[in-house]
Amino acid sequence: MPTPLEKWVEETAELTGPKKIYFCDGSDAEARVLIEKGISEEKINGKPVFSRLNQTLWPNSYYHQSHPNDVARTENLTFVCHSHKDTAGPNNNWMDPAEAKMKMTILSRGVMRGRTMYVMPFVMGHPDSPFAKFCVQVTDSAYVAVSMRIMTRMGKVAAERIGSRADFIKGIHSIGELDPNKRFIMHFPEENLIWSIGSGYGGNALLGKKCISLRLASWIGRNEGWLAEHMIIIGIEDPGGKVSYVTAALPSACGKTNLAMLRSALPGYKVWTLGDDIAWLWVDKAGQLRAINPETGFFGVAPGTSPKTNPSMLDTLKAGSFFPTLFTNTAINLDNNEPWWEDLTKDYPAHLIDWQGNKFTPSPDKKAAHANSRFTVSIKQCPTLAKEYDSPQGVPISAIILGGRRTTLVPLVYESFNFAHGVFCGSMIGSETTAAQAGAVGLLRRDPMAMLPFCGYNMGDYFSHWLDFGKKMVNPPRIFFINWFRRGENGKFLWPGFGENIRVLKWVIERAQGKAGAVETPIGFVPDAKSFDTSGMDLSLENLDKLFAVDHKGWDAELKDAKIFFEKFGSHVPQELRNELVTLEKRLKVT
Ligand code: SAT
Ligand code: MN
Repeated sequence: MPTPLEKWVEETAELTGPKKIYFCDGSDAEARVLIEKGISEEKINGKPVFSRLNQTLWPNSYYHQSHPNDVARTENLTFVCHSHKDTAGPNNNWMDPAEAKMKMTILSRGVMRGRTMYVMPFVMGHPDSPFAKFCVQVTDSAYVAVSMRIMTRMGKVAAERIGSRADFIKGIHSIGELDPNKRFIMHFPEENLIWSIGSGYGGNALLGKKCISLRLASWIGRNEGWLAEHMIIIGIEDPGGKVSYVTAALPSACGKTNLAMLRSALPGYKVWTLGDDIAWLWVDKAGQLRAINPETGFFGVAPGTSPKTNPSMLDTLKAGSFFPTLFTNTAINLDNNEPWWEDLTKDYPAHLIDWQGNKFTPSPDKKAAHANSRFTVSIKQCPTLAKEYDSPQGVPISAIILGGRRTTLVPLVYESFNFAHGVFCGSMIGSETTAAQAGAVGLLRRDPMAMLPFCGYNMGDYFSHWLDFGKKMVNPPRIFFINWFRRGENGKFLWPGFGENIRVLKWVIERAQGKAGAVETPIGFVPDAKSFDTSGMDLSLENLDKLFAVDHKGWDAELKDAKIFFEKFGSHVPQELRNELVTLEKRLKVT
């Protein structure tokens, strides 16, 4: 008797018509074979899937170039197909599940012809965690198969647990014709199924990542009483050796990975890394908030990663292990066959080809690496990996940080008055768009909890779920808000960022411990001058004032915009948030 997994694979193969089916075991030897296949056999857009990089300088590293139309998540082609449109909410594109299935069935017929179908059982989360999600993805891309092994616990470990069970999450992926008109990333939450065609890009094709661990998991979490969030998890060690764990949400390409691996500018402080993109959070029996990272790797933005901004990441990328490291759409320094991107070195290398393989001559309006070029690397290579990273019980969380990218208005850091107020502030966060999603860059949009593109159901209901979740905790953590990107009138950043961000984290953990002081403003608490550590730093008092300034008129306008956003969700917006809105409006008028 075939197992449900075997039966499903057989049915999927019948539809998609691959020339070969290969069951991945997740071994080291297998990854090598897949890379070799990608170098010598498989092609994408007429080019080999992988090429070998300098193995002395970048051990076990390989280069991948994607189709030029396939370089970022395509939110306009991403659908969440609940049976009722209202369940998906205005934050998601929606299609009737039967219609969507029909569409995908037609598009999938024979789509893997001539290709190998890789079958990848994998677990999101530690297999022994009560939150572990057992999944199987099929794909016809060796790049995706190699990436999935880096990013998830893939292979035997998952296959053994799935055994003859039928309740695994299913993912069907094919690169198809890489035609945007035939590209869809479809979610079927009621069937635990993801179906993605026409893209090989990370967020569209590594289905364990945004599709399962956020869109599907957020829906499962809503029904089961936990949260799936777009958050890093870090431990902050103080000079006394005490480690406090926090989670932080920022939209894609706003510095989450750098924050997760921050090298402290303050002596005695150290940041330990548990995750750089996704956190699953729950309340334990004692009423304590805990978090795990369901992933096992980093899929990070390359440009801007440098010895100054993230030295630990460069060490990670060069560490070499039995996990390969992949570089996608970076430039190549031809002299020694190294990956290169803007800011990696101060000067351009003499002989460079751009992310599309063309000879590159530096000019102010051209970039050699694509703005969303990426690396894929195992978290195990990270020199700051926290020892609890692999614990099925996760870590206790003392503070939640939320943020966005704002040129104006939002202070460097502030703290909400209480959990419900924090949920309100989180629900109205605005952030300027980045290259991580296709479309214009720098446009302000509401991006609550950095989850706008990833919440797998109606965001109004998501806000209610956050509020209910807060009520389960004995001592809900304080919620903080950060903005590294505020600029002065001269257009220059007011805050140096990177290693100096430890000063913000220090204030956050000291507030959580009830130690640091603050000033009350209409939007929340900002640090008082005594409590914010600027020792050894070259920051003018004027800039410090500007960083924490609360512009009442500006916030009033912000509130008006947030109201328009809330109105989209109509009756789904919880009354508690509506009350917070009125209260903030009053506070802004009085003061
Ligand atoms: O593009 S991905 O979703 O893979 C990564 C990100 O944008 O956070
Ligand atoms: Mn992300």
